[in-house]
Amino acid sequence: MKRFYKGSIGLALAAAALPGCREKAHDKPNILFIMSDDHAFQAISAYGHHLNSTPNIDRIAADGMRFNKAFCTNSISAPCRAVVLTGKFSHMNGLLDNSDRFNGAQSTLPKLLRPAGYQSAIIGKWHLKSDPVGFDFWRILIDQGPYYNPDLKDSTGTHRYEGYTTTVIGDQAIGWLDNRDKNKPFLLMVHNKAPHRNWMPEPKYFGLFSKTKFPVPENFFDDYSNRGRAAKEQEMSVIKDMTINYDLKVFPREGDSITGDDKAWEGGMKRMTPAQRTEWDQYYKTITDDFYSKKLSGEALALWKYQRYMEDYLACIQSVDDQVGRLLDYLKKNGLDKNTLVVYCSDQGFYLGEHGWFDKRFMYEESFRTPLVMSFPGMIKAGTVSEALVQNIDFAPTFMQLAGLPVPDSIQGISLLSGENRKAIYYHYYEYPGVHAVKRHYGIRTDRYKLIHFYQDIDEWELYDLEKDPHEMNNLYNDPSYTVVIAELKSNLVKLQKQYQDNEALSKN
Ligand code: SGN
Ligand code: CA
Repeated sequence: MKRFYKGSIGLALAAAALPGCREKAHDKPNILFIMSDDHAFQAISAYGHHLNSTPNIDRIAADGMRFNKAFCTNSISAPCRAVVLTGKFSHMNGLLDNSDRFNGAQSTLPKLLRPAGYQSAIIGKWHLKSDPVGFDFWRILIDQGPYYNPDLKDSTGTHRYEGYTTTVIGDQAIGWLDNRDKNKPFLLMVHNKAPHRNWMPEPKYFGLFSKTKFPVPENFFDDYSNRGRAAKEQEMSVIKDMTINYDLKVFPREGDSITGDDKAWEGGMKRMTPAQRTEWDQYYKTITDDFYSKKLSGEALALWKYQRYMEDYLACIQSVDDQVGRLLDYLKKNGLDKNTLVVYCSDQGFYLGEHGWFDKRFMYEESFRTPLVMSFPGMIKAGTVSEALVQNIDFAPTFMQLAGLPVPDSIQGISLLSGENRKAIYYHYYEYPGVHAVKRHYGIRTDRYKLIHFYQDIDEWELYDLEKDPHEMNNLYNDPSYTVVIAELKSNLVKLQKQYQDNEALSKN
């Protein structure tokens, strides 16, 4: 199965690689890479889940390709960002979890593309602790950044920008495009904060979904039977761990004892201007009054939480989609649309109530898989769909090949333009003990099966037959009829660990 349409991209690249076709640096394709934070593929209408409508992200899919099997390698933010920048797994780029600091001295996309004459910029969420290195321009959120009136840091210092953060990031991206050196091709990385927790929408989208009744995932009340301890002991349950005040914006009443994550309930609101705060209070006061009047408990409370979660999460995505539209319109208006590869993706996937969860981290499908759509007129046939197993290690080599550069052996991804296909992909997650208590694990996924090893404080293996059990409800590891399948998967797991040099994991098999 080809990654891009029918080898046409291969031909286009071959032609472009001929001497004479590349004399002018600015003939090289531009790259607009838009990555959101925690955007589930279930929440993009091009993926056909009917939860919401994302017309602008859908435009990229309609003009180009939708990837149905795009995955990350380690499902949390900072590691995903380091993987995108380096084209290497976490154990090779040194950033294993969100507490690590990125070593900016290593080879990264902006440095790798420079020999081909690219200028590069990153705007928005960065999350790697050290300042960006190698970019011609950077203007980044501090850590996670807030939803309103963000501080953005650049090489001159940190400044406050008034407005809704998703819009501010869009403004900054357009501003950079306008002021860039127009004689050079560009790599522009636009990294949204949204729709990361705690899902604070833009005022114009307050109430957008208040009348929508969202279908509850069939495994929302999952009891984790037929699964191991990792699924049972996580702390990312909508019912148990999602908070009423902080996550779901119900104002606490006087005298309420506020505990756990709810202590942060007012944090993001403190940054608001008085006018923003008035609008916010007005909208969420109605929700607050409604909530207390209902006196919900048990299943009714669980279902109310799910609906409330979806309303705010999806409203945040509406603003992201608007900004994608603005950027696409800018490219078109300025004659850049024909020569720009546009990528939209998320750092990782997210649970929208599947297994009863929010958050990510697990190698189970909803958090392992990411949305990915790409357009590049003339090279990618409009409206195509890829079922190839691709990963975020593949961006760096893809962009290098697009720029006409050789891909160094040290890069572990495969260019999406190469036409090469993997039979299996590898995953390794490290952040434990940590927030949401997802245990350390690594594993292998093929088109049909997934084998996971949870380790550190436990030693448990899980096997899923994705054809028969797409929602991963039934661990088959101890089913004797899968002995041969398991042996083959283990052998291929070892091969991948050797190929990717994950020696630590090799010693844990
Ligand atoms: C914060 C969130 C967590 C989330 C991590 C990592 N809590 O700690 O829910 O898992 O970020 O997210 S919050 O109370 O601060 O919202 S990541 O996408 O950056 O990896
Ligand atoms: Ca994230």
